[in-house]
Amino acid sequence: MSTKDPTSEVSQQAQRAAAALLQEAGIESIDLACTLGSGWGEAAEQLGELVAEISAEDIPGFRNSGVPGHSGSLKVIRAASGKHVLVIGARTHYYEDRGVDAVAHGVRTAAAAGAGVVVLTNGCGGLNPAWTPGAPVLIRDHLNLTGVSPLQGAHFVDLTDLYSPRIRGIARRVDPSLQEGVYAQLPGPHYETPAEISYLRTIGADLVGMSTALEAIAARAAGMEVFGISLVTNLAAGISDEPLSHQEVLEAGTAAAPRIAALLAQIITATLEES
Ligand code: 8IG
Repeated sequence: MSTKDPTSEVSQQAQRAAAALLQEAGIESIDLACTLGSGWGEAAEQLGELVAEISAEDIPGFRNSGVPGHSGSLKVIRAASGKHVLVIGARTHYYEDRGVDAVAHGVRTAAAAGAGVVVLTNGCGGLNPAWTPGAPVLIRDHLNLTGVSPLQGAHFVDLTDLYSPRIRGIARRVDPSLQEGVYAQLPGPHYETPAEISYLRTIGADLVGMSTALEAIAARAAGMEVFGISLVTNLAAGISDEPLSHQEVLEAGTAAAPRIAALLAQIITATLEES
């Protein structure tokens, strides 16, 4: 069963959600969708004019996020180009235990509403000691260490170049100092032990978090071009002497917010102009 198969259950759920969303917003389709992770919450304001803010509960399959620092709304924004951006503040994490379909529902809904591009943002731990909290890093590739796939059945999706080289190029034109890294998604919700971080460095991870990889796979399977960008909000366990706290994550996000919101808005604006 694939998302592209219009008869599949997950596809029907996404189509129902997309129909409700488009009706609430009073528009025909969306062009690009963006999920906002920890620290990225302010970006929506800079993207353009707010067309509609819809509570997650009003769209089938969405729920208010139970995670402090994550909003519970879906926003539709009209960019200066006239194109429509869906900003998904209500992301479901794998650790919320609602299953992989709930995790993938946001990107599938965006695809069903017409979005050809999805921008995935997150807050994460950094394994490179040179990346201090507050640094945005482009996702070049991922390690899906959740042990699961958002897809079911004989659906063999190519993930070579999953993270669009085209949009990464646009991002580096916006900010030539942007670095790239490999993002490892773990199930969470606990952070890692120093031994696990040491292992993750060995297998090629630069960034570690609890989102994005499963969504990226589902988005590619639904035919979307995927772009991912992380905000390093803390050094991963054992990289510094400090213990990890969600409070620290929120503070690093707040401090970096205006800067990274402007960066994200510029990347999305440039991507819309070139799509
Ligand atoms: I923000 O250090 C954030 N999310 N797994 N490890 C994992 N997830 C995270 C981390 C981290 N920081």
